[in-house]
Amino acid sequence: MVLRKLPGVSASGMGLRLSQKFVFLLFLSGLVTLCFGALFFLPDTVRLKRIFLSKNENPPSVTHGARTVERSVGSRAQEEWSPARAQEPAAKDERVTSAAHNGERGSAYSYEAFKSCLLKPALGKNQGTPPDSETLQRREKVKENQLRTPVLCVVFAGGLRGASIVDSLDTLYIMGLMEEYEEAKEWVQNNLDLNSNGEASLFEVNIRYVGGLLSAYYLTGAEIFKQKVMELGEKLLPAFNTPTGIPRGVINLGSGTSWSWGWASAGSSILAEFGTLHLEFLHLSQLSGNPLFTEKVMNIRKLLNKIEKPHGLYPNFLSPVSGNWVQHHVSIGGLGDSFYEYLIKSYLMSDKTDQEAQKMYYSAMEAIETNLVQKSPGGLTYVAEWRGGILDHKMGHLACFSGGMIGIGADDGPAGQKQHYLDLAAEITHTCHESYSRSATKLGPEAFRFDAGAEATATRLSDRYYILRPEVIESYMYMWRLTHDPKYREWGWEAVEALEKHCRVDAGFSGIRDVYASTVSHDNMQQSFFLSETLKYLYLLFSDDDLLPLEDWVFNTEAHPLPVIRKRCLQEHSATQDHGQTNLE
Ligand code: DMJ
Repeated sequence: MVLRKLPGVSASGMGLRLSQKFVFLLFLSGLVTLCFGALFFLPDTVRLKRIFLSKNENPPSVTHGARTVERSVGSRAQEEWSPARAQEPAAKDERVTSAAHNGERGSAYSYEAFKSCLLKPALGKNQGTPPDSETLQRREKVKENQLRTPVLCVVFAGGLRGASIVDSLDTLYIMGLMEEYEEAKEWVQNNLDLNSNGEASLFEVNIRYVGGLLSAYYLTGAEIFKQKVMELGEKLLPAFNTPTGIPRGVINLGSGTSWSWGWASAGSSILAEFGTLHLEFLHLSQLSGNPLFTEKVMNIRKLLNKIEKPHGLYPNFLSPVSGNWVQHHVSIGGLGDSFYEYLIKSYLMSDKTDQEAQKMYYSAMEAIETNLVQKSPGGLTYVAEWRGGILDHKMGHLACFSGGMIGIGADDGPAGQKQHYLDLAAEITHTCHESYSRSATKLGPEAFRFDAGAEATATRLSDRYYILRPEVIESYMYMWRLTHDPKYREWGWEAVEALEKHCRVDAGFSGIRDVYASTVSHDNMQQSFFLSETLKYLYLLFSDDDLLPLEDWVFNTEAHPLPVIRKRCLQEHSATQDHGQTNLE
């Protein structure tokens, strides 16, 4: 159209005279030079470029974004990524108002009160420094891995950038990598744009971004994290505008439309996705003073509590329209996992006051033990999957988080069950360790089986990969804290050495395609959870227990620490403040 208007230039642009072609080329090359030149006017934050724009940075393409999510969401599920756009227009909830509204309510939140209600200093007496030199050296090695790992500027689905940056804020802070933390914070302040149009996973945005920003705020008190997380929290709310209030899995943060995953049967929502919002949403209400976030997740809780459950089990697919189960597939691994985790953690995060969560967790555990927990011929305890009453004798790497979960839940179950739960937690963690030690690389496969003679090994080619997942190490960390059995630190160290040997690449760490091949093939992907979870859990494993003490902190499913909410203490604190205020008046 533009060319058509230029005199002497044909519509196709093919009829240019030589001199015109020359001028045109001159103009084009000028433009290109200008664009390149502009790069050099960016602030000269050399480290930022090293960390965030490493040579491995993936260009901001939708394909990459989709792949990132496919690997993270899809890894809990299937490979495809084609949302069925069966969305309803996002109705505005009148109580969701502007950021100003939140700011106004948020200003009532007292960071001081929160800090005074912690039982212990968050970072311990001495940043959790272990007394013995070997453990300290091991911890230093983990820290060095974090330091030498470029935080790739991963483009997330929906164009929400910087997953690795947001996901690693708290890890940098906990490790005392303050320069890197400051630069990451600056990036959040100047570049984290939440108004992106595109497809975002509600679950992933919640666990990585909401969780990451919340932790960063609680650990540092920096207002920017609170501002950003409140803004983001409001953008997630339209996903809940369904007939049942069960959110859909995918949301466009710009327009507020939401829809279900194309691969999820009959437009259903996924248990591990809509069941993994509770911790973060409670904190969003806490910070903003807006009860709406809590209401949204309590509504999910209510429906799940009431609905009939086959054999007491929770299937993985539920219709957000009818509120009924869509398929009877039950798993404590992908698609189901963090729902169970959030039940026990909701109870712990409520300072053990949320009895509904407590009850739901232990009933679910009972059903899981009765129907899914198995012992292999070789004596390994594992948690199988359940398909309409038929057992699939497979355990996913994702399911290995359950050792830690059962461990932290051991104290508060039915009377006399504590040792039983501790034993079960230890047995599952042992099985998961076996899945690592039976491979050539000493890293575990994506899924391992207990059929056709297999014992904790992958039998299918498609299950042999390892994408830097944290779950096995996560269980080592919890079991170490609970038992102080030195084997957990030894197992953690085996993993550090295996990661170093097989996953370390020039630009950081990479997943591998086959854990049974001693000559590895890298997938050239470094998931953001490697920084937020795998390295953080390793660091905690080699630290003293007073670094993020479990009495005060609950880790979300992406390993972002969230403080226990001590309602009574917070109220008393604000009453004292009000009283002081009145006395001054
Ligand atoms: C993480 O994003 C979270 O732990 C999630 O709950 C499932 N697994 C991945 C890492 O494997």
